[in-house]
Amino acid sequence: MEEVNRLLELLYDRGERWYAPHELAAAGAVAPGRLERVLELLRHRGHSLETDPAHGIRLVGPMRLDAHLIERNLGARRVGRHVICFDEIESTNDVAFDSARQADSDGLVVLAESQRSGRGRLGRKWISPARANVLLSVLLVDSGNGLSHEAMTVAAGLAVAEAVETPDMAQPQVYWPNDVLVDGRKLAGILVEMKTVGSARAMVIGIGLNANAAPTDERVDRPATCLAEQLGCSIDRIEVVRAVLGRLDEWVARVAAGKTDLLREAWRSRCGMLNQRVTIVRNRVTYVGRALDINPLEGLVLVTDAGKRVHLPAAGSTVIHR
Ligand code: BT5
Repeated sequence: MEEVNRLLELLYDRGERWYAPHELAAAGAVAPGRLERVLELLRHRGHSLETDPAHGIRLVGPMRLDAHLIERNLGARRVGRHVICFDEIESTNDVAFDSARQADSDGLVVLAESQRSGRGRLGRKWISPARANVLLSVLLVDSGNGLSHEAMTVAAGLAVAEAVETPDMAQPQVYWPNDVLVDGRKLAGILVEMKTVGSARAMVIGIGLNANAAPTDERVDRPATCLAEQLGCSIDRIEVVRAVLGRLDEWVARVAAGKTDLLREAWRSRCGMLNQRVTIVRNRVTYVGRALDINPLEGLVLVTDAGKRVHLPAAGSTVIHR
């Protein structure tokens, strides 16, 4: 496996450019006589390769997700210590929960090229064509150290917004409770779920992020966008995943250390709905008023039109868009 990973690293770092036969020999990545077998194993792993006697070998995009390339030098303290990639599964959140009983599963990242039952909140669906986007879940096995549903929903949205931010597109905004928007269009959604597994509390942070494809307007309740549309080029999902995991690792560490004031500040600096008039439905009750603040433990602070100050937890709350 080491040979396969080594060759993959060399080819991936070249982008789509050729790796010449003499370079390959000089790099010593593959033992003499083993190249055909190693290429076969890479193809079996889902990678498309082109070979040419004169030019050598190259990877042909779009790149498949690959656990080794994602984990490589990630420097994960917690989020991304182990990564697994599937071709097609029901939901990455379910697989992450199923792994909670296994030893040392804290920080596990589950990725899929497609989901048969990708879900959003409150019974809604998450739609994504195969091999285009990021469908990711992070498992945190918490032995009671303060990672609340509320705080982690906001933290995951911030992690995504920070990871994809570039001067080449409008600043990604975090809309409470769980959307990341660019230019008023939904780029990503977060689904945090919790279960008791054995004696531990397992939290799964699910992230759906449109990298190369977004659903058309008829299929969604608000306009969607993807990074490729915003940036005008196809997106390497491996880079995006690594950036998201890096930011999420940082936010998980901050929240676990009780630094929720940082969360509040970061949210306030990129929340498109702050001081806006919003309509929120929670448990069939409609609240209309001005979004004043966020409390990372209690939720959105809203001043209703009647002048009453209410806290609305993320779980069960939906912002109504008009
Ligand atoms: C969310 O729910 O935004 C959370 C979505 C989380 C999806 C990830 S994918 C990996 C992990 N595994 C899972 O099974 N789920 C998580 P919500 O706020 O309820 O938004 C859902 C609504 O967004 C749908 O009703 C659609 O209108 C819209 N929608 C669906 N797919 C979309 C997409 N790809 N881009 C933008 N909007 C979408």
